[in-house]
Amino acid sequence: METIGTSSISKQYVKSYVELYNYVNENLKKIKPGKNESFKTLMKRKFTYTYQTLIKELQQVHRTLLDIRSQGDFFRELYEAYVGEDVECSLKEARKRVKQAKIIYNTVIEEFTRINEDKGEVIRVFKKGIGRLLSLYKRMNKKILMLKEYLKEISKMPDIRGDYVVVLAGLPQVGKSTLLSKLTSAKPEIGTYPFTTKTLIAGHLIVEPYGRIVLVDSPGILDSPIEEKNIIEYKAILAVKYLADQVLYVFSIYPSFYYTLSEQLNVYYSVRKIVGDKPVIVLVNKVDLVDNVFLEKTLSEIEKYTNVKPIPVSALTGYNLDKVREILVKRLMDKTRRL
Ligand SMILES: Nc1nc2c(ncn2[C@@H]2O[C@H](COP(=O)(O)OP(=O)(O)OP(=O)(O)O)[C@@H](O)[C@H]2O)c(=O)[nH]1
Ligand SMILES: [Mg+2]
Repeated sequence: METIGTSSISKQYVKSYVELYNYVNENLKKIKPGKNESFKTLMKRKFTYTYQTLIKELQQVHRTLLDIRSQGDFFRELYEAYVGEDVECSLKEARKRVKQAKIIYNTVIEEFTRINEDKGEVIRVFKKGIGRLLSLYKRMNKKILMLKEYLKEISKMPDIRGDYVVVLAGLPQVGKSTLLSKLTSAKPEIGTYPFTTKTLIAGHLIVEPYGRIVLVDSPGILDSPIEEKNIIEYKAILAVKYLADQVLYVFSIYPSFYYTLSEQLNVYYSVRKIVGDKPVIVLVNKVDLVDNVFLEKTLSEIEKYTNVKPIPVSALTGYNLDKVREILVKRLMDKTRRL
């Protein structure tokens, strides 16, 4: 299983086009003419500085992408979801831009050599050259901005290293975060609107002497096709796909709830597909809101469609949470025994 929390990616920093542009401009101002240096030589030096700075930045982008590539599928797929292309493609582009910059550099240096010391001519060659160089970066800017968003997101991700990783999944508002807050000492945000949780949140259950269960709260997943998933839902999907040893799938059925049983079953099926053969525990939360007849009917319907006996719980009153905790501890013990 992959783990997150050790990632060096979040320490990487890349400049946007505007940042690079301002940085170059500031530093160009600091380059002063040397003793007896001609105007042309000075401008050539400034041009070379710009070229070197651009190359350094492209190399930094490349290094960051290599880092992402080396961190496993969770990070790679999340990158794809943010930037809209795979890391391999972006790496190729960064290398292509380096080559293009080299060609531009050589052409402009040749042009400098060809022209005389005429100031207007020197400025024209310099400006045109700088424009061509920086436009290489400008063309990548949309992706760079998304890469920056991605890096920001990674830096907010919790430490998901443990002996047994359990991901809480389900539609929005079923009570995943409340369950996390009751099963562990984590203090996630709990709200009355969908997507209160926007990223992965971790809580820990230390089970002496067996180890540590990491319970991961994830954003809600809607009943919609995978190509329509928003980036927030995607984090939940990737957590289920790559980080989980086990999934706690949470249903919540009561008359005034926005999401129907059939929508929740659809999401359950898609989660099931993603988790492969990892175990899934089915919880039916908020049972404090329904009467017994309604509850029994719901439980048997869910069992019929999932082939799993659901556990009725209430995160609010704590009903059956001990049972859930016991099952998780047992699973952790089984896993550590197998190792
Ligand atoms: N009555 C009752 N309300 C609950 C229970 N569990 C959660 N709630 C309420 O349901 C609402 C949603 O709870 P959350 O824990 O934020 O739900 P979530 O699944 O994390 O929601 P998202 O982050 O939007 O996906 C909150 O108003 C909770 O107080 C429960 O067992 N009983
Ligand atoms: Mg939540």
